[in-house]
Amino acid sequence: MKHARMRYQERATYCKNPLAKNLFLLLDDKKTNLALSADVTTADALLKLAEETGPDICVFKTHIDIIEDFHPDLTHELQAIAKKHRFYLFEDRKFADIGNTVKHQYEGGIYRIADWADIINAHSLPGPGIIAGLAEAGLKKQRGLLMLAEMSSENNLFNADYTERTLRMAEAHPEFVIGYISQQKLSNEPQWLYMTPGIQLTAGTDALGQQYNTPESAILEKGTDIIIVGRGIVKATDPKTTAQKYRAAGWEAYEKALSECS
Ligand code: S5P
Repeated sequence: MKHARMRYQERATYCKNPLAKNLFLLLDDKKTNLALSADVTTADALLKLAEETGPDICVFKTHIDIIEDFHPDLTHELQAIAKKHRFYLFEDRKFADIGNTVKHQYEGGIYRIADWADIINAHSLPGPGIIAGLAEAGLKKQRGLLMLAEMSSENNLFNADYTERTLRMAEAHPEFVIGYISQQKLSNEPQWLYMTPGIQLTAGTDALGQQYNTPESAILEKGTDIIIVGRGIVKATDPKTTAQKYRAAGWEAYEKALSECS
């Protein structure tokens, strides 16, 4: 199925959240719609990946709580690399509690996520209080939130009604919500950003229910904006060269989508 396609930079003009606007602009400027999912377990490995892949990515996604030797300097170092290579930091924390609790989890504890992560994500399951709680901590720091509208794993409990209600919740907070983690484009409003995990160069599955589609399937056929790639790059013998391959595949799919709609 084809989707009418607008350039990322034009989409930026519709955003109410400054970070979303800058991210859309960065995509066209840097010519990459690749997000790296840096699922490694040591600080050194995380920093090495950020340095190596930095020139080819728009977003560096972390699971900061899987780092065995976490220390607060790590996030400062990550921020410096992000600034040098021009990418955004996304902590994939998938918040899922009441507003008051998620606010503490976002701002406080050991990780102080709000201090360094440009982007975070959350489940809509607890209701709109989760967005309000996160916004209290994130808005003043010009952060952005992605809502989980769909997941890539097989037999998950998401359904069309849940996804639809997630959209309604997000639409009530356009100043803080920048878009969705989803497998497809979900709305005709151009301001929403779609980031899609479960991507490898060949479609397939892993042993624990992860389902993979190709960059072309996500960007061209399903109309999403950014591909999130983890093991496809991280476990490759040469992550830097492999990131360049994914970058090329994601960008080619975007250019093809634009040309098919012009
Ligand atoms: O639906 C989802 C949402 C997310 S954020 N499915 C996912 O796989 N993710 C995350 O994307 C997951 O937590 C992991 O960090 C990454 C996918 O990694 P890969 O190694 O399977 O590419």
